[in-house]
Amino acid sequence: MHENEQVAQVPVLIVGLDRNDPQFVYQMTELANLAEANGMQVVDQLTQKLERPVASTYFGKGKVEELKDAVAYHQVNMVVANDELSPSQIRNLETMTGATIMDRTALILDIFASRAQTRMAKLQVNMAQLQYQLPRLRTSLNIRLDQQTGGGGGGFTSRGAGETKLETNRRTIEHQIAMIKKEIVEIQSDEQIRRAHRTKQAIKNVALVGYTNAGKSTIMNQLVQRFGENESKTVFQADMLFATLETAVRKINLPDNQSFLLSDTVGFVSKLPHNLVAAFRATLAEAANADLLLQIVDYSDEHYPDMMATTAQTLKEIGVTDMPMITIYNKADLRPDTSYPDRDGDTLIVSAQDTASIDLLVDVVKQHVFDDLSEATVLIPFNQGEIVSDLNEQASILATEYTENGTQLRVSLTPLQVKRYAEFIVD
Ligand SMILES: Nc1nc2c(ncn2[C@@H]2O[C@H](COP(=O)(O)OP(=O)(O)OP(=O)(O)O)[C@@H](O)[C@H]2O)c(=O)[nH]1
Ligand SMILES: [Mg+2]
Repeated sequence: MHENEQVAQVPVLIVGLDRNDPQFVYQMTELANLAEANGMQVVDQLTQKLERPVASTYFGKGKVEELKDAVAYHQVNMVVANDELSPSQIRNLETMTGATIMDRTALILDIFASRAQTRMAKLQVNMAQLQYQLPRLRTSLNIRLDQQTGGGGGGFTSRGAGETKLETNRRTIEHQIAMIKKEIVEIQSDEQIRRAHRTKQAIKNVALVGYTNAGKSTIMNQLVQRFGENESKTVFQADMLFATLETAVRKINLPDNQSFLLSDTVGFVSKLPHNLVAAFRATLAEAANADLLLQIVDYSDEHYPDMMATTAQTLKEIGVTDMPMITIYNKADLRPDTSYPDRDGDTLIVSAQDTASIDLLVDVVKQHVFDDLSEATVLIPFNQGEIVSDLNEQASILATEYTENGTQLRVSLTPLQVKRYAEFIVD
């Protein structure tokens, strides 16, 4: 599936608890995909039906034995768990199986860390990583102490030194988190200024959302290439999980002088770690501030209903509810017997590679975004030139004519603009 990621493959076992969640089977598939995206190769999986994890060891006693045998049989050094584990669960399982235990959260954080490109994305991921490490410090410290003392573990003296070091480590990490927060706030305030500016411009915001690898960036690029201000301002698109980690905003100018801003954001996955959601909340605010959401769905993946459920859940988590949304079933070209483009109300079936699909998509977006616009003719006296420039920036100008009484514009206005410029409207 991810043939473009040719990292040396580390063999791993994946494990999970089946708590009668209808999404469980899918989550294990997803976990295997995530592992693969992180340069691992899944050689086997072990699952156990349990209401809730065993506090000390996650799995029940017998299953831990089975896991130990599987680790030896497959000769793997790493086991990846489908849930976020407590520090003691990790420690105990490591002791009992002899393998390194990585939980789902650490795995996702690892992938995000390897994908992060911009300063902001790096800071956000780094903060989530440090927050994940903080309660787990003792574990990593123990490992380091064991290494220093030749694996024997310490007597009283080294433990005492360890406690002090633990405190120092904790303080260092807390300090790092504080510094990162500060820098994030600085970058964000710049972004907020930009966003506020856009809102003032009364230009509509449309945001692409959906499961990772659904085709959001590809659709963005199709629109940028055809209607963007600068067709080379495309974004990174690739067949991999979490190709996009930062929001990109592009202005789309449709032929009849109607423009909107389109934003592309980080893709979703189930059980996205809370630290990460929190760290990316500002990035995801782009979606929260939109006038319209375009949910992109990979229609060629048999698990697409689960992916849609995950998207709905994540949107709820970041506080995006009751937002007008168009659902776009993408990659229809990969499905046999599916005709596209096709439309049923606010639901589309498309292929991002197909021009007619993009045309249909643009039509539907237009209907949503510009349906409350009305055309008017305004006459602006020459001594009020600033209003002409305001309109040029904020509204779609359909025609301009210079008469002896001033500049006469044919414009497309929002209801608010109709009110604001009422005194200049002549027709
Ligand atoms: N065949 C086919 N491939 C598509 C289509 N749309 C996107 N793809 C491919 O799907 C892969 C993922 O596309 P992206 O646009 O990067 O997906 P994304 O939703 O932005 O993913 P993230 O940024 O990881 O959340 C790329 O290899 C695209 O070329 C489509 O309609 N048909
Ligand atoms: Mg993307």
